[in-house]
Amino acid sequence: MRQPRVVIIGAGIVGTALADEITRLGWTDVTVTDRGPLFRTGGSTSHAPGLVFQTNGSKTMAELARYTVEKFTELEAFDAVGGLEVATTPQRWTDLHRRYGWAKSWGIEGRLLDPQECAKLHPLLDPERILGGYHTPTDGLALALTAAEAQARRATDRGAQFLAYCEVVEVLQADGRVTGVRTADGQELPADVVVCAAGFWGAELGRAVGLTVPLVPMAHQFAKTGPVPALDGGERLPMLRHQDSDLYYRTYGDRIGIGYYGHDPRPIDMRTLLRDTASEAMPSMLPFTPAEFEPAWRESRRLLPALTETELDEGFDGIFSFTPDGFPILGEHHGLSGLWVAEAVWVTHSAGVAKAVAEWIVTGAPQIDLHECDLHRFEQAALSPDFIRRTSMRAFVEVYDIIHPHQYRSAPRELRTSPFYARQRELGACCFEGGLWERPAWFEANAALMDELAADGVEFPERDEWSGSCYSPIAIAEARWTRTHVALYDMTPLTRYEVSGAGATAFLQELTTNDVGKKPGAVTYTLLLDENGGIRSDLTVARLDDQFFQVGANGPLDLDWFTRHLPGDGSVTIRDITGGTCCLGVWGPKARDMVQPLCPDDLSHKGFGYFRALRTYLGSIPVTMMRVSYVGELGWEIYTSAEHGAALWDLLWAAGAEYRVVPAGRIAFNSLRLEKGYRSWGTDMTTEHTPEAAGVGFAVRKTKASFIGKAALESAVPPKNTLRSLVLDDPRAVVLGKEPVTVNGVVAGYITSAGWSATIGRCIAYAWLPSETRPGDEVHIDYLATTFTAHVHTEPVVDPEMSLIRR
Ligand code: FAD
Ligand code: THG
Repeated sequence: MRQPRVVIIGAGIVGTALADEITRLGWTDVTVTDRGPLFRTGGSTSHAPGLVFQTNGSKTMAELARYTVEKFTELEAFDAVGGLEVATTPQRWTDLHRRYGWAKSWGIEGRLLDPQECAKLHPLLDPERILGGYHTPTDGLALALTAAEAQARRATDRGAQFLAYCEVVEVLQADGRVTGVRTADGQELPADVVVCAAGFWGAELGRAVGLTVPLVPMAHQFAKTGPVPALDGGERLPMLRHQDSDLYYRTYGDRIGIGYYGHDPRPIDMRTLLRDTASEAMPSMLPFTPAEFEPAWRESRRLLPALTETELDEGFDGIFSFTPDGFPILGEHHGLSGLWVAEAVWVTHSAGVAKAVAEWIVTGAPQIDLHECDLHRFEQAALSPDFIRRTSMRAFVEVYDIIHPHQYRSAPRELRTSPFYARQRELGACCFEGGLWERPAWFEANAALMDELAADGVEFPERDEWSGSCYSPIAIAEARWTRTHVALYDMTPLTRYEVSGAGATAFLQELTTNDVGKKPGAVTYTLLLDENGGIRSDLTVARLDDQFFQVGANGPLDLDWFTRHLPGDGSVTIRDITGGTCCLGVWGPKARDMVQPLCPDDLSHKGFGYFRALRTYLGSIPVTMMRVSYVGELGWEIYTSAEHGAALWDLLWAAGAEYRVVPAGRIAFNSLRLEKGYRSWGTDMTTEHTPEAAGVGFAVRKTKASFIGKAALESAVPPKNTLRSLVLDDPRAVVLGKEPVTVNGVVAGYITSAGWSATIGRCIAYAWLPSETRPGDEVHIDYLATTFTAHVHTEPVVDPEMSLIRR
């Protein structure tokens, strides 16, 4: 069979790395085109100062950076001068502890230093100005052009070719597949796979093939000083970050290069940029704007007093891509197969990205979890030009800001609100944003309940400033009340699809791990796996009729996966019904007493069993009820169309008065599901984990003839790491996620998610730990500047007999 022909658009650091990684996997018919010369093409890579800091809140991003460092080192295109981040405020100093924690969690070398130690490493620093620093000795400077050339050379040796001055003006296609590209000089290059690695040109290229690539080219200031007398040019000073003032530094011999993010975000209009600079050698370089740099220069001379002995020598405003959430954009266009994008990638992550995307293209799935970077992660409203522009500008402003894990974007907001929203506002809902939905985190109206419970002796422990922000102890009252009485949870944001048609059962059986072909009325918890047997999602599949299913999913990536696998014969239809419907979870021991009087059908345990679905009425409202509970209590998810939403709320609210029903929010929801051992996809488990390792092996029906990922599971070796439940010893201790966990003094894993349990009066946390850890084992968790002791617990921590749910 002929090898697939690959065309890569763009010979920057990403395009060259891709050519290397794709040819390394054996596809050698690769052509890389660039509109500019090779390899100083005029793209962002041409003048990238090349600072590589690997520490990142995202494990994936840290791993992409780690691989890049390893590869560039091998290519002799990396100078490991180390990185030093300094704090000038107490908040930053605390945050550097958190970053150090991430480094330990993801396996990056690092340490915290006092001001004197910082000044020893970087003698230009004024130790009086700083509170301390975080040092990463394996970070350093990438020689981006050297790395690009070296990777291109390796690709060329395997048969790839590189074409300079060869601008792609059109992507050619037939029958929904790419067939090649046309270049400005009229050539056609045939291809089975086209990868856009066009950097900040990416959005324009995407638009031409009906694909929204949500990135915004933005100008960023970079300047160089003249010679600094205090430097003799021979020093290898570490790179420096002064995030409190949006600044970073590196040395060039006896000069200092200064990068600045403090100016107002400057999105670039590509139409005028291309017109103005199309013929210039450096379209990504705009003239320096010195007035905007003034605060940076002033602050730099304070932090590094030796700079008062020199002046600024040169500078430019360089263009590169920003995205709404700061992550790259990777994946295959869903409307045009064979068209891939790998854009908005920093030099820092470039080789790692190229390796993962090459695996994805050649083998069907990357080894590493890329869901945070997936092209299809965005909700539709997030693909509007307005949203992309506003959020990407915000991402520029926040590049170095300290962002709390539960801090949600402040704008745009209220883009998606459930039909219950007005009622929730009246009850003092404090909303977080998720999937663009307003999601109540807790309700101020429950403050009185908290006082009542406190009077009864329920504890509401004080929190430290960090874990206490974006939080209210009211959530404890809501969680507690759910276990003792009954509460209403807005489940509207839960993504759901209708899957129907003659081929629906076979389709869902092939895509998911469990047997979803049971008789109508059954609900099944099941998994989507990728070709490697890694978990792509976990779902509930309700068979409502012979050829009609309702699927409860995790977000846009699931719809992408489903539609990608639809049979071509039209025998299966899939429809996203999330926005047109709404859902209330009514859960708690009193749920049945409260709802039964409204319903003509028998809601007893015998009449309506656990994990069953029923289409019925509550009052005059047509509903679909599912006896499913992510909080692990008696009750139902109750679905109706959006038009009936407000009426459903009012009906349940009135019926619940007698049982003192309360509204409850996401913090309570999260704490209750942790008690029950339920996983949250994307946080606790991803494609990097097999069902067995993640503790959801029970959702795999091994006897099923076939499903995606089955073969990989059959040849899988026992997992090295397993997801465990931990319980923290100290009732006042809470962690938030991503903290390192040590066993016998050695970092052995990391926390995924955590929440304070009202039932046991302790914090429950999940952690990936070596499989040999056992219930009862003692572990330690580093949280900011403290260490907490915890013990591995059996699962689930609460109600292992399932008596709460099955009553
Ligand atoms: P590019 O290097 O821009 O390559 C894209 C290529 O596509 C270009 O060569 C272009 O000519 C070509 N192209 C576009 N359209 C077409 C077409 N239609 N046909 C053919 N070819 C086409 N990153 C870090 O990791 N660390 C840093 O310290 C750092 N500092 C930075 C400082 C500045 C001032 C700037 C501007 C960027 C910085 N970056 C940094 C970001 C980094 O430089 C970029 O993210 C990275 O270089 C992007 O690489 P790329 O290959 O995707 O894009
Ligand atoms: N409700 C519905 N769909 C969903 C979720 C939901 N889909 C996405 C996500 N949440 C899926 N996650 C879970 C996790 C656990 C359970 C349900 C959905 C659950 N598990 C039980 C257990 O593990 O004991 C039952 C499993 C079984 O009987 O097979 O309830 O919240 N609609």
